[in-house]
Amino acid sequence: MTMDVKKLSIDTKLIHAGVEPDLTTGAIMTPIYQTTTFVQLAPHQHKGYEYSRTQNPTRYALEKALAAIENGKHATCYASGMAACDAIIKLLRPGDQVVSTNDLYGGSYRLFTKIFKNYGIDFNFIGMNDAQQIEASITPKTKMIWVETPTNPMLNIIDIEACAAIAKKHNLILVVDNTFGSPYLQNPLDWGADIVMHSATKYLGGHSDVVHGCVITNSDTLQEQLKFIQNSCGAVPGPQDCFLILRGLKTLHVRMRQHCLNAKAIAHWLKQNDKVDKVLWCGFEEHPNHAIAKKQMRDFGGIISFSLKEDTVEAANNILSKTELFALAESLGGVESLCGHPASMTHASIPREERLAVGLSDSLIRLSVGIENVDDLIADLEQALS
Ligand code: P1T
Repeated sequence: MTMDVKKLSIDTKLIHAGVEPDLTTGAIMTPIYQTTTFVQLAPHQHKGYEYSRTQNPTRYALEKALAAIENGKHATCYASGMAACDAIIKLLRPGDQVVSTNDLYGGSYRLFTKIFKNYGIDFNFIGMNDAQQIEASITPKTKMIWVETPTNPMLNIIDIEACAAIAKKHNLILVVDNTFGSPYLQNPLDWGADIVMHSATKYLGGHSDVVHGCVITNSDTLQEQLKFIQNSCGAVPGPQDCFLILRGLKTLHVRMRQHCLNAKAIAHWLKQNDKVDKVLWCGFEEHPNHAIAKKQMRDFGGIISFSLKEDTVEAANNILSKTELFALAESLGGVESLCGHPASMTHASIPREERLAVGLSDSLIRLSVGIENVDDLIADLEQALS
């Protein structure tokens, strides 16, 4: 393509970035290069591909597309979102410290505290609503700030620009887990983040049929290190999985618009239900971080969490076992609606006192609002809550 991809709107980038018609056949979709190796004419004389852990054409097309839609220069892909987190933390050394959001995906918390702590990397989990508190927690050992926004499952919004200013001042790497936002709703690199990561399993894939992760950066130095880690540790995705994410990207904008519309209607409906206590959704004007959400996001997302007036696991289970369109399952971001109980499912690895301290109560229910007809979704919640 001769057009400057950077100048295209996100809708167009999602469909065209990274994908060129196949040189040998003209195929409009990048083929699934299901091959382990590539024949060389003489040692080191090849067409840019040697071995599929190191380079694969389907993965390359996806990496180019992901870099373009996050307004970044480079991307690397991994076998899962957790493998992407793992690669990022491997940029650090024993003795280094990460200041991290205290409300984050349970699997990220488990990776940090149960794996990397054993390798001498220290994690300080803090509330990030107040930028001054972030700055106050930085020590000479701090090398990275880890932000998840919106957070999983409390849907707090963290000011990426404010974090970037602190990171720059103290020469730290700012990482943003953009899984809940998706590149359609926010582009953390534009606000000064050094690295943005996704569990592409969620909105990027969008169809609940592939586990995948990716990391995007503008920094040549970080990219060189990440590529080295990707190739050395080998947690690469297969070509078919890359193809599925490439296909998912093409409808991300259309899906996200519907996810956001449906979530808005459901958040307002939940708010007036007499069994519901708090509804967490950053589109409400009274949400404590609404102004930041308006600043850094294009819309308010497709995830809603809510707690019950009867704050017990049993009360939550009672509702979760009655929904029919909202399937009770881990994960989020697919076209179909899901519901889950973070305390016993996605966030079970976080000790109860720690999750209660951030407001993750026993009755908290998380909804991943799909793109079905919203009246049908509300009818399902109505029968489950009645
Ligand atoms: O599942 P995986 O692709 O490995 O991604 C891990 C991950 C990383 N970051 C965030 C914010 C996530 O939400 C996840 C995965 N989350 C779920 C499976 C879930 O149901 O919350």
